Amino acid sequence: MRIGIVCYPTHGGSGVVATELGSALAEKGHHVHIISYAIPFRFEAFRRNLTYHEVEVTAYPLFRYPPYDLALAGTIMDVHAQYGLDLLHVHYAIPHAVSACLARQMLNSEGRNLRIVTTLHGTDITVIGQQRVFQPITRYGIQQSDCVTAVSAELKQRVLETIDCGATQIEVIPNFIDTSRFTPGCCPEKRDNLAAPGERVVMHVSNFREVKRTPDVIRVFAAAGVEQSRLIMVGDGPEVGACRELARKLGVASRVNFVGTYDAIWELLPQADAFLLPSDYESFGLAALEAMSCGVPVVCSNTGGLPEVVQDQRCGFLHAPGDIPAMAASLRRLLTDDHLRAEMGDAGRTIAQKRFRHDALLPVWESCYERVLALPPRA
Ligand code: GMT
Repeated sequence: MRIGIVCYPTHGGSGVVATELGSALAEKGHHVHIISYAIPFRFEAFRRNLTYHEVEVTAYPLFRYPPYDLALAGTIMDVHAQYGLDLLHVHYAIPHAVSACLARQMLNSEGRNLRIVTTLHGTDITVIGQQRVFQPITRYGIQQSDCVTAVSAELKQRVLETIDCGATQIEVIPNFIDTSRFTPGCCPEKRDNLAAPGERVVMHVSNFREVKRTPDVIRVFAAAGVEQSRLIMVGDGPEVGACRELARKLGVASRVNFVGTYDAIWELLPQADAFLLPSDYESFGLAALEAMSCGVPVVCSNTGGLPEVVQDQRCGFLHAPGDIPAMAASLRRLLTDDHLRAEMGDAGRTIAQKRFRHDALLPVWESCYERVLALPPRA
């Protein structure tokens, strides 16, 4: 198949999922065209069957807000004209699904067609899709897609409850992981750069937005009170400054390292003894799955789609968002009980392999695409 994939390129789960799906499809022999405004950070250049196309947005004095949505629709048209796409898979509803509809309308007027698959990732529904101006547009993008998927059953339920999309069916296809890359024991030499011998390593990875509750990571680490431990904060975003300040205030600054963004995260995660994700909401929680695949137990919130990924008391502990004492007690248990930590780490690895392995979920995507291609064309 000739597949176009539209995504955001920045450090965010949807871009990671879209890029890794593109790479896996290309590996299987499909021709994949990734369309975005910059090279997605996990994109591997020079791979067979995988091509990147940049959306170029023209600056012009009249354009206070350069029209990215239109530039994207135009780029989709260009790629389609050159490579004859069978279908377009857009990740994140706004504006991608709507730009895809516009491109399809233009193609229809020339007697051509384009099938659209839209994957909803989370904040496109829970944040952007709830805004008055964006809700009807989100609904339109969903209703006009040939197939709509959500990354968890919980996200699907939210779409059904908050966005009235009539008879549109939403299929749940969970995110997947390459368990051969995210694997326990990888890159042991990295550990020496992260912590002193004998120190337990706690890790958090995110884009430090408010929804991640990153100051709670510091609070939980401080309240756990395990002296021989170090917190590694990976990523960058609006709340980094507040987290640094809080670490100083709580007297743990000397045991907290802010290491910034790090692309090859599969090299760092296996060095961790526990992973913290105390978010207000996660439609899925890809970061938790990445930790589990590396055999690292997780302490996280029991919110959104996280309980569909992290099994409470089996591969980690789930608590209400903001429940610092409970999260701290669970973290302390993990850091001080070697047997529990190993058992939960193994269980997380097993869950990742059994339920989220990329080579098991790839055929699910291929059959979704085949179903869409068999549908009658839609105007
Ligand atoms: O919120 C983010 O961190 C970015 C966002 C995205 O779309 O890039 O992530 C969402 O999609 C990820 C991949 O499906 C999920 O793992 C995250 O849970 C989800 N984030 C939220 O729902 C807040």
